[in-house]
Amino acid sequence: MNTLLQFSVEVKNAMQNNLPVVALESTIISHGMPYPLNLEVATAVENTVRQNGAVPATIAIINGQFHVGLSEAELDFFAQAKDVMKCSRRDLPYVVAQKINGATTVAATMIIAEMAGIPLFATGGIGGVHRMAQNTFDISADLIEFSQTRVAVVSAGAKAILDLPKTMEYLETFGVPVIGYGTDFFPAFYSTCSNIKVPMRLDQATELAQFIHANQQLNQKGILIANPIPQEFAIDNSEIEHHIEQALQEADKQGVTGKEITPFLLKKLNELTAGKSQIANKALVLNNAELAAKIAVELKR
Ligand code: PSU
Ligand code: MN
Repeated sequence: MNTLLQFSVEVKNAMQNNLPVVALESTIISHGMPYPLNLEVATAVENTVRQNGAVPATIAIINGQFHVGLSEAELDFFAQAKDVMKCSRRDLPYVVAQKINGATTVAATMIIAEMAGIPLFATGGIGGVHRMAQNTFDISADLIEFSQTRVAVVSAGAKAILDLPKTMEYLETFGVPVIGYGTDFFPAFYSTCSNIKVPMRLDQATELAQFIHANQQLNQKGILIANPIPQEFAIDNSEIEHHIEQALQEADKQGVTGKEITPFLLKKLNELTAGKSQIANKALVLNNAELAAKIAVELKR
């Protein structure tokens, strides 16, 4: 057993008894949503996973140890702490060596989930190729992670703060399967679909489990399962686009770069939509947790 890993009692029991487990990330808690909504969502996501027959394993780094499954007090800590480092792949050796706390992005959560033996992970949206990437070279390390680490990630596509066509091209270049769950078009986080076709579509959790199994047989790596936001919570693209442009201009004016960009844009968008985007955000994360739990259950059959 890797000595960096610390399992909660609930997750340890599940792993020992071969029960379905779903990994969850912590950057969405520490850097993706304001307190107390973040805590409310983190708790609701865990409960949704349980209600659908699987065990939630929220992943975060405490004193340089990789925690797989957090207590209520630990969830509360990551929801309120102001100085938690946002950790992607390259940050992991630093937080381990310095024995400090870290919130894990999609990339870092995939790495730790794979180390822990958890093949499924639910989140809101993944990082992607940023708009103007042809000038800034800003491409999230999340995308490359899918070509290195074997975890299937359920997300509502990627946020429209990104360049979605370039994001899809990048995933194709790196050989990452992108599966539309019940859709022919890539979901755009707040809206159910973009105008970009997904390369493949599956309509049943059983089929997704079979896909994951085939992927393992072929010794291939990450899979992106794109699950559209439920229609009743969706926000029209035209309604949110001008807020996105304003947030991007603000980031440019303030010279925000690197890993600060995504949290900055998420915060600005939440402000500009006066809470509307948050309701959508919560709904889509819960929806992803439900699907991931159902696939995890099917995988154990
Ligand atoms: N997109 C969201 N909400 C989030 C994130 C992305 O809609 O909270 C977080 C995820 O943790 C993702 C990270 O892995 O931002 C990507 O950051 P970057 O673009 O710096 O790689
Ligand atoms: Mn970036």
